[in-house]
Amino acid sequence: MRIVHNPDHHRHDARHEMYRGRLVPCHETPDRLAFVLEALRQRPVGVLSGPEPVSDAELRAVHAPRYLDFLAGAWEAWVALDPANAALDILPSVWPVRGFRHDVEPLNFAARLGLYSFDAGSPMVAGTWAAARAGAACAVTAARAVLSGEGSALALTRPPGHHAGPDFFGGYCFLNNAALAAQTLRDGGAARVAVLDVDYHHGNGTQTIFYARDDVLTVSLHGDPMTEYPFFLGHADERGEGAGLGWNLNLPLPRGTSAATWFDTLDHAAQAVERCQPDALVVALGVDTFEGDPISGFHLRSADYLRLGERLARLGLPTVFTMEGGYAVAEVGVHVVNVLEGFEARAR
Ligand code: OKP
Ligand code: ZN
Repeated sequence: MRIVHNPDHHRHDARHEMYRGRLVPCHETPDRLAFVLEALRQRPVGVLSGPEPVSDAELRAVHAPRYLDFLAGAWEAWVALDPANAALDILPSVWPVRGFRHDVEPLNFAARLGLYSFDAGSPMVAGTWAAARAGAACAVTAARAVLSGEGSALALTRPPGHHAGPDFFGGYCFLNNAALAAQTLRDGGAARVAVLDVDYHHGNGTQTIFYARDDVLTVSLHGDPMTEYPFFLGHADERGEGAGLGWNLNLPLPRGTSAATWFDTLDHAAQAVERCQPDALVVALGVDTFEGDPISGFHLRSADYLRLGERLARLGLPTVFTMEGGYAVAEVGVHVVNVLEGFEARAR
């Protein structure tokens, strides 16, 4: 297995997210990846490398140019408002909901920030763009490795990606690494690609990016959006639109779901992937399904991640993993490496 590590991830190191009326410390922190690297040092299940460069054209195959321009210039615009802003995280506070214009990009920075976001939990700092762009490069590099016959690869990166849409950020995500990997696989010759999202939270960004397409199947099992973030997408009746009808599958589960029920549901997801007969698989790998996760509500235990890896390997597909959530920070490394170890044991 090839493991593509983001050398710039630590540059995305924000202080606060808005939660219940106050700013609380970020859950999505650089030490998450440090724990994965440490677990990999103890159990070297793959070969580590850095990312190759990613082109603007590759990013634009998934994200809108004006959104990419906004992200690239956000920090400079923020500090231009007031030099004192250099000591503060960027957080949005106004959004264009139903009935507002989305086609006109305001000049005001706070307004542009709202136009391109959907929550106040995803702060940006000076290094966010560099970290996110290098992470996208990891995802594209991992997909290229699989196209070259590598069998499997992990984009070991943060910030995560699966909540980021064509032109919006949120849920700690800025560029959709899983979508970029899927698109790279498509452009490299895979006729059909499946994205299977096993993070606790619905992969709304990935769903939105591919919703009208019949070349990328999107499947997500996640906490029921009636009670769980991201709330406004991820229901079972969202099946795709136009040519993409039937190409999206959501498997929402109630908060409190047991590992047994979760694995039964994973079987349904895996069967949908098999029916699609894809040439390659992208797994949006969140390990926030762990019973000890501080912001999630499923009950997987550490050994269950070995079983998850084995189940994914049984699909027998060239596979790119992208690193998504997991906030029981000290356990994240063990869980990610368990998935990879289970996958490799079965794939070999
Ligand atoms: C990102 B990923 C919890 C606040 C939720 C956003 C969660 C983003 C999860 N009360 N904040 O899917 O792991
Ligand atoms: Zn999550």
